[in-house]
This record gives sequence, structure tokens and C-alpha cells, in this order.
Amino acid sequence: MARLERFQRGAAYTKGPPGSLRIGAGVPLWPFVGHNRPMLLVHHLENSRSQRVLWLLEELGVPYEVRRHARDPVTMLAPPAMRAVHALGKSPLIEDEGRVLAETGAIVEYLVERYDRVSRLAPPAGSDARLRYRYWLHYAEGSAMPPLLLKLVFDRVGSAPAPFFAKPVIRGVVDKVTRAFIAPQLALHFDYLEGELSKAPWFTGEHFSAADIQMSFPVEIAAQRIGLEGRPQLTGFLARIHAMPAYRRALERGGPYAYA
Ligand SMILES: N[C@@H](CCC(=O)N[C@@H](CS)C(=O)NCC(=O)O)C(=O)O
Repeated sequence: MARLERFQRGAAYTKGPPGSLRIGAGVPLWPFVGHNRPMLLVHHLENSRSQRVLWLLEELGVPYEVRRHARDPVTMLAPPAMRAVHALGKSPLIEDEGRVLAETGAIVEYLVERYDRVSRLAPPAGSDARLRYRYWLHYAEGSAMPPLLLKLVFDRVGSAPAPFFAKPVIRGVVDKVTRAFIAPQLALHFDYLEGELSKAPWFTGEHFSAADIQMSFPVEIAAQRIGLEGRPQLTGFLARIHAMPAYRRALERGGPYAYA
């Protein structure tokens, strides 16, 4: 039987080129390997959000190519090569079927819609779980990341070289903003997330979904930037995802990742 026909009938593939066709038990594998279709390309910036895209692709069993990009060692920004792909040059970026896609949440939605033929990674359309799923897809970048980014920026401002007479003033401003705004906002968000995960093991409920992949990055960053002491649910979430086979494979594909 032709590959495509087998796929449409729901048959699960068990073999394929090494490193390309791996997925959880019972899930049909993406069948178009070997066809004249350019492989999906992920522009992967080291230690960045694009790690989630690699993980999602591993979960989906979609073959993909990784182009690794290094950060500028001084500014930590992405290299100009990424701006040649998309005007902002931020990570992640993917190229698929002649399209360039940016913004993690949009990429996650695209990949799930396009390749999750058995709806393993998104709850059914119209369900309450689907509403929660969409909420977390947006919340990760729209609400959780901004205070984490503020923390990063203010910590850097506080430790950047400055004339000796300006240092106490800068330090004072950094401490004040951190105490009055950043720390309380971080506590608000991460206490909330701790509470959510005390109701169910995954962000959308009883089942793992792509929303957990999307939420992995803010939780990983929080673990590093503010610590997760006193938050056993979030600590457990990280331990569970870090042990998942697809997560481990994505690490191999992406190279060193400071937050795993
Ligand atoms: N909300 C965007 C954020 C993109 C973003 O800021 N990516 C970071 C990587 S974690 C980046 O590219 N940083 C390097 C730079 O800004 O040049 C998304 O989720 O895709």
C-alpha cells in the first residue's frame, strides 16, 4: 500500500530514515519523507524559544532540518542572518512550503493544525479544554514572559559598568523598580501557575498538549531567573517534561540549552 494511502487509513508507520520518524505509541507518523517536498526548516537560536518548536516537531514526528544560529556574545541578540529570513530576525522562525512563519504561538498553532492529524496535542475544537489551550498559547508570551524580561533587563542594568558616582543612583532605581513592581508581578504570575498545576497535571487539564510545550519556556526561565523554591507543582512540571523522550531528542537536535 502506498505511504499516503496507509496514512489516510490511519496506519501507523514504524520505520523510516534514522532520526526522522519517531513518535509516541500508536500515533501515525508524518508520511511525506522521501517525497520531493523540501523539509521544514527551523531557524534555531541557541538558548532560545525555538527549543519549543524543535520539541513540538519531535512530538509530531515531522521531519525537519535545523539551522543553528549563535547569539552575539556581547549583545546576546540574534545574528543578522536571521533578519535575512524575517524583518525582526527573532527566534523562532520556520520555513515551510514556501512560507516563513514567526512568533512561537503562531508557529505552534500552525504546526498543530497542519501536522497533528490525530489531534494528540490539542483538545477538540469547541471544548472548554480548547479554550484553556488557546489561553495558555497566548498567556505564555503575552503575560508570563514580560515580567521575566523586565527582570533580565533590570538585572543587567544593575550590573552594567557605570561611572562610580552614578552606580548608587542606578542601583537605587533598579532595586526600587524590582521591589515595587517586578518581584510582585513575578510572584503573582508564578503563584497563579503553581495554583493552576495543583488542579491538574497539565495546563489544559488531564492531557498533555502543545500548550504545555508553549508554557515550558516561561517556567524554565523562571526556574533560572527567580527560582522555583516553594513551588512544587512547577518544579514537578519541569521534571516531567525534561524526562519526555521527544524533549530529549529536541535537545540533541538543538544543541546546548541552558534551561533544561
Ligand atoms: N514573542 C516572540 C519573542 C521572540 C524573541 O524575542 N525571541 C528571542 C529568543 S528567546 C530572540 O530572538 N532574541 C534575540 C534578539 O532579540 O535578537 C516569540 O515568541 O516568538
